[in-house]
Amino acid sequence: MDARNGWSRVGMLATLALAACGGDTGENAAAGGDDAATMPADTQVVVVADAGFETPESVLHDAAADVYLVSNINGQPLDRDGNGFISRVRPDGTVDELKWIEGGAGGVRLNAPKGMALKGDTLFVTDIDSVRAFHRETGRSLGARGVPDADFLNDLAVADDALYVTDTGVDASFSPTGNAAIYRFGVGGVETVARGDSLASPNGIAVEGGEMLVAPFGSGEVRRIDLAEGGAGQVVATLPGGQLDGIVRLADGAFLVSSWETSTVYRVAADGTAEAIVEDVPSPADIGWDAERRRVLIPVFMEDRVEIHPVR
Ligand SMILES: [Ca+2]
Ligand SMILES: [Ca+2]
Repeated sequence: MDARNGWSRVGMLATLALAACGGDTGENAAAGGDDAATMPADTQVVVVADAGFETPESVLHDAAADVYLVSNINGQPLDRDGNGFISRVRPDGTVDELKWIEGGAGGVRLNAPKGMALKGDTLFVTDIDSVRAFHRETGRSLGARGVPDADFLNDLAVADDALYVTDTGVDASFSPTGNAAIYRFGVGGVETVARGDSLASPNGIAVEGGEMLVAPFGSGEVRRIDLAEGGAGQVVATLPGGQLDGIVRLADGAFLVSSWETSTVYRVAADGTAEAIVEDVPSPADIGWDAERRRVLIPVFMEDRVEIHPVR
């Protein structure tokens, strides 16, 4: 089957789903508020270990289903071994389904899944040089799209009318290939927003309000890039550690970012001031955020577990 046809269908589905969601925002927000009011204060750290995770790279809260999705590379980040999988974990830390989406099962191709993003009922997942799409509720494959010249697609973020994807631009030994880039998938196809060594191996990405924040693996400097201008943008925060991976924005303008170098998750205020909020967590990869419970969701890449920490 022609992957492009599959992708077109996905794009249409995603667009329709997004349009359908537009009017519900207020209701969802109100419902979230009600739930939050009756929920006990969340002070417990939950560690999900020995659950069967294999090189977990990313955790994403599907707020509609209220589950945490965990992408598992299962092997080396660039190996086309067909064995990647995505787990569903309940907020209490119990595993709902370890291999909810599994390479080789039900016609699914999945090698080394990394970043994830939801747009309506479509789950997008990066996989080396492709972005794959699945149905949020059923996990059914909805198609894929390859990115020409991509080396190491990593994180994803959605905006109103587009999907943004980082290519860390490194090889299997994490040496830069010169292909570091940020791509935009829109109605008109794939465009390059930014490219080059100045991006310092872009890893995590968060998009909101006409701009994106990018956490590079090759430095400790978080960059802000204007969506309309593109380019390498400006440094908005210099952290005590580098090898940055996941980044999530909070409602107050602050953001959280993880550093492999210092085994720490930082909270960075809008003025760029960084504070360590979770320490001694080795290889903290693409963190997620449960906004309702105010928890950061940390995949511990090298140790096959997920840690869930409350954030004040
Ligand atoms: Ca794999
Ligand atoms: Ca990542």
